[in-house]
Amino acid sequence: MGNGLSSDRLLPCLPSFQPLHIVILGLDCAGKTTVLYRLRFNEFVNTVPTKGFNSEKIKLSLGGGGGGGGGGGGGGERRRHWTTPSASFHFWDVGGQEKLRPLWRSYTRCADGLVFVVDSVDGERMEEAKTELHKITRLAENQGVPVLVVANKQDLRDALALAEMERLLALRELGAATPWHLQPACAIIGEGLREGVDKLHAMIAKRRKALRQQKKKTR
Ligand code: G3D
Ligand code: MG
Repeated sequence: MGNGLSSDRLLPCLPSFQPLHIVILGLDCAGKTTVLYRLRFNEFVNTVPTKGFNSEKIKLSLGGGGGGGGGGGGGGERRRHWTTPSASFHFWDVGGQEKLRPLWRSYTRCADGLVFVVDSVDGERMEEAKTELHKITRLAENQGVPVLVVANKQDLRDALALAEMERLLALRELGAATPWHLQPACAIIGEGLREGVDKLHAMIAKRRKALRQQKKKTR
């Protein structure tokens, strides 16, 4: 589910030598740190509330959907066929408590992409999540930066349906300039995360291509 930016053919278009700067945001307890360490180690890591930030550089294969972990080019990566496209990401997982949210802006300043993690069972705070998501994407420096919205904790019985989350988060009001994709996920087992990262990467590649073309035209 997203605003029409499916472009798997763009996967190999980004230079792989420079890691993409990705900021993971969302309310406290949404599962941001669990997402980060699931991508990094391909296993569940018990988390404690994040007071500042966690950051990890992770090389991930693209286009394969689920399965396989990051591991920064660890054993799993080495076993992959050499033609599998991959990309390097520098993920920043920033504390989501209310008093820490004013700091988000300093992390997103140079972001190539955002991951906004939402607790799918926390209906009471969906409005708050919506407000924070719209606030951060509206900032001038974040105009056009692609957003992967992770509908996390889909393993839980009371998880809201994807269409309902799209409505409650008012994703269609994010503005035409902001590419977004809503990805159902369960961070504790990793389900949906790699598919989400693939989508985010494709959106970033598409945006860069458009920016390059725009630059050429104005020369
Ligand atoms: P945060 O970094 O956004 O604050 P955390 O959130 O990653 O610390 O996760 C908060 C709690 O949610 C953790 O449980 C974590 O295990 C749980 N969690 C994260 N992702 C999922 C998921 O997909 N499904 C379920 N069921 N739980 C998840 P605790 O018990 O440590 O508070
Ligand atoms: Mg955390």
